[in-house]
Amino acid sequence: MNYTVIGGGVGCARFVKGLREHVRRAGQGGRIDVVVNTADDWWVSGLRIAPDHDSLLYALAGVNDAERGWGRAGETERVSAELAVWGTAPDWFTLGDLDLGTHIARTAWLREGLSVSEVYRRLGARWDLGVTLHPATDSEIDTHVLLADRDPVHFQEWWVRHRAQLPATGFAQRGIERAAISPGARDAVARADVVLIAPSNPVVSVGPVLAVPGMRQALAGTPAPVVGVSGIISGAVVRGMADACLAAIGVETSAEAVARHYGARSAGGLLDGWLVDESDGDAVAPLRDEGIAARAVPLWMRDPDTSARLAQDALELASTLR
Ligand code: FO1
Repeated sequence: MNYTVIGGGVGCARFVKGLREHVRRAGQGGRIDVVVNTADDWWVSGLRIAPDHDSLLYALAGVNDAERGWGRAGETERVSAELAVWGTAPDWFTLGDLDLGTHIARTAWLREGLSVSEVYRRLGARWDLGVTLHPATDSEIDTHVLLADRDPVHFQEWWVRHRAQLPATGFAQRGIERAAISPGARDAVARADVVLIAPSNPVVSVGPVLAVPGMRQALAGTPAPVVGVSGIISGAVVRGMADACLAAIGVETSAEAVARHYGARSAGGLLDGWLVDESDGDAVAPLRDEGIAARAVPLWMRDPDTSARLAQDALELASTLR
């Protein structure tokens, strides 16, 4: 079986770890590819930061700071303090010393002319991830946040400096019209026996992946069922500030509204199936009427067992949709 996951960041990392654990326990082998959002990426002090990728890389490698959800475990911040003094990095953006090692290596390889895909391959080769990470595109597409009363700011400034508190009117990925789907992402969708939309931020992690020219066509054209997992439980985000992002695009923060936002594949949208939490069971019937096979299951991923169980639930729903 070939499993292809779409997403990025902490929710995706937990879900992919659960899928990896489920596949291992099932003992039938199988290949897991992740098509990762790159629109969070940012230039700081001349270094290319890639949060949605690095959260996945570090979590799958088991070297992540699980508390913070980003960066490496056991970090020190000596260099970051110096960068703030020199003024080449904002004092509100912390770059750990080990994390800086990743950014320096990535930037060195990019400056040698390597593609983002090749950089992902080299970074991932250091650990036995059991999963292959692909950028949605090798082109640079940075999300900028459109604001009501001032010029747009890069997503990281809005998210970290302003904690998503500045009223946003939209999100734009600079360069997206020139971007092309990466070869690895295209192949991952083409070979998939099932496509899983991770419980990532629908607007700034999943959205930019879907916006890459060619991606929606690839997903619409695959014979594999497409099943998503809600990152919203009982009207609240599990983690992060997706509610601020959803509000900015006029989507209610609910499991049902996000599924409608993605749309039913039978109606030209993305989804064949959608998992909601047991507490959102009332979303199941309305979504089924929309052509999205919804199912209510426990969505909280608290440990390897609950994460593996969630992945299994998603695969079981997918198996009814072939
Ligand atoms: N998030 C913060 O809230 N504060 C930080 O100082 C911060 C630094 C940082 C450095 C590297 C990295 O990969 C991620 C970092 N993040 C930080 C998280 C990041 O801004 C967001 O979690 C993602 O972009 C959201 O998907």
